[in-house]
Amino acid sequence: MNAPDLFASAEIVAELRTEIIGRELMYLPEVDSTNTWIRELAETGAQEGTVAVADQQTAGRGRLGRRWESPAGVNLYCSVLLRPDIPVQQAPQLTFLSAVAVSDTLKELYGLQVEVKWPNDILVRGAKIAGLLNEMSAETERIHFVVLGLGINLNMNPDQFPAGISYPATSVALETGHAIDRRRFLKALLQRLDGCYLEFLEKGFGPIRRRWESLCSVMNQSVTVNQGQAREFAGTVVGLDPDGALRLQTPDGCIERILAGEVRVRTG
Ligand code: BT5
Repeated sequence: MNAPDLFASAEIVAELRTEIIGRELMYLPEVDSTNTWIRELAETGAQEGTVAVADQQTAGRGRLGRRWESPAGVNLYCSVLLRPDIPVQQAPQLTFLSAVAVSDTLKELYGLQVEVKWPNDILVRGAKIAGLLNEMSAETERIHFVVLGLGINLNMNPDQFPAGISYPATSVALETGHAIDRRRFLKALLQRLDGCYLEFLEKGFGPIRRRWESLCSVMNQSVTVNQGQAREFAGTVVGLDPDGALRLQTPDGCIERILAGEVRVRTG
């Protein structure tokens, strides 16, 4: 599992059957953050589909300045550069696209019962197995590029999970009981992402939205959404909007669009 050339890029590229994603792939034994690395390449004109994979991140990032624990030798830390010709407000669609691609890969390879949690988590048995951090560079109207950041816990052990974690965590190895071949997972994931992205470019958000909704365990459930400072909504989840907002039907029949907040199933 610790072979330094585990992700030997030339071999993987040669074996990939993708049109856009991974035609250019670089393996980094150690990097601060693959998202930062890809962003810098994007700014100097790197081609769409360029992928960076790291064995270890020294400053792996989550959302809102949070940290993504990224020890060496166990997981997948990966960023993908996209340059979609879509309006800026539709960029969040790519987060749902990456959630569907990661979930499909986990199901296909390991038969895991995967759930997506709005907006960017992937869970198995209620514990976080993967996180997504998509970042964008844009003007008012136009997207320059989007970086899809994917962190998937493949062989992580419980003693490697960060202390004081805000949510229970797991890894594929813990769920399946056997060691995971990171290279095989990477190839399958890039293949899936490519398929989802081609479908998205051709047919728009509809097919991805429907698949995400079918993976979302809180669909049609009564939930509360906590937005801090005593702002809390209650309602039933009825789907996603094209800009990534979660649609909540409130008890008075109105649709509330949730753009941020913690969604929890209502008990009692
Ligand atoms: C995320 O943030 O879930 C996005 C994670 C994205 C990581 C990838 S790795 C490749 C690329 N390069 C980067 O620098 N980032 C991306 P968020 O929803 O904010 O969750 C962060 C929270 O999850 C932390 O505050 C911890 O509580 C918890 N956490 C940290 N590391 C974890 C891990 N490996 N597994 C499960 N939970 C973790």
